[in-house]
Amino acid sequence: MKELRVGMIGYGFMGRAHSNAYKRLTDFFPVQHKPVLKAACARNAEKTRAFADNWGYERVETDWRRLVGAQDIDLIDICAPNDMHHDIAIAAAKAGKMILCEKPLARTVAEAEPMVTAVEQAGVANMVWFNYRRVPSITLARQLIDEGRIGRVFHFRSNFLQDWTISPDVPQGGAGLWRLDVQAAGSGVTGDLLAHNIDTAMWLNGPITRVVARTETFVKQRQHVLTGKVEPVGIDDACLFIAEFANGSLGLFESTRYARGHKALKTFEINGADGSIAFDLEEMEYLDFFEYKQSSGQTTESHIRGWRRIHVTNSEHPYMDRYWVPGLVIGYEHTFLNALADFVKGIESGKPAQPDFRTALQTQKVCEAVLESGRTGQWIETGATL
Ligand code: SOE
Repeated sequence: MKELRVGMIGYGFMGRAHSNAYKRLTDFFPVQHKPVLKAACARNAEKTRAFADNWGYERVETDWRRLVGAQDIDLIDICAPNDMHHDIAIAAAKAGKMILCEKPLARTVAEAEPMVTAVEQAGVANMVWFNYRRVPSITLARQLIDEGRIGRVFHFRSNFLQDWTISPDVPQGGAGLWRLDVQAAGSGVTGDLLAHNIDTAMWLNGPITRVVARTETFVKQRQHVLTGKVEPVGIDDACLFIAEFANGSLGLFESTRYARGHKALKTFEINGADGSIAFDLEEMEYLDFFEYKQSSGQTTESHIRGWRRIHVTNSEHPYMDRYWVPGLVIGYEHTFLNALADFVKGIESGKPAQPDFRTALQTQKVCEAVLESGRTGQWIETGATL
């Protein structure tokens, strides 16, 4: 067993989700690398120390440059706000470290492109934590599509709805609320939530070529945590867009943080000539499948045709052979564990796991086209290729 010495940058929600994955990896997956939690790094020494003690990191750093340059670190995990991804990733690549980066890859395409160049020139393993690909039901959706079970695709529609920013009293900026500060985040729901849906959509259905969007900022000013002043809000609070895929199908996407009553309603449906697939994160252990044409080529007899609810817990289902017995479910945290396992298997097999930085750049291009369309009202070509 080799050591995989981890340097974690950031101690927020994602720092916790990833730390859990590092700790449990070799308990569940037969890989040859065992993560060692070497150092946690963030500016606030006290909070970083508390995080490090809780999760078992050996030491604390307060300057990410020291961490990136440290000899005893193999992998840098970037869980810092989006405005820091570019500098950290490029320095880490130059230092020869493997990099796992939180989504979105960067704030803009202009920031993301040199990050891709840096990891490719340095030849370091890299991946972006688009964890929802690793929900077993969503991985099963990809398998059904690859098996040709839905045939020619006509429609892809998805949403990601939350409600935590409705109050104008919620401030922007700082360690907890940087997602509301355009300087730190780059965008609002487009980069934070729709990036997930776009990654999944393009993984399942190929590149999105053109988009037209409507974005809205409902609360125009919020107090900034760092300055104490009321400042303009630069993020998109809501975003709706229509997409065209390279395969000729049409997409419809919606995201908001103003859907009262929804904490993380995240669904998609894909309709093909031979079948349809639907997923709902609130019941993530299920995948709904409508089979019109069977793999034998026969159409299902009409009196028994209907939506089928697959309980994705059998050992034949993606990742599930690593967990419990059929019928027993896994959860949100396991999506990070599954992603990490794929990343480590990629290092060991020489077949890098996806989405790497180059693939995540394609999602960044779609996000940027969506935001530009939101500003101009025009259809925008994304330039995304896969
Ligand atoms: C925002 O509330 C957020 O935490 C995103 O940043 C995550 O990427 C998403 O998975 C859940 O919602």
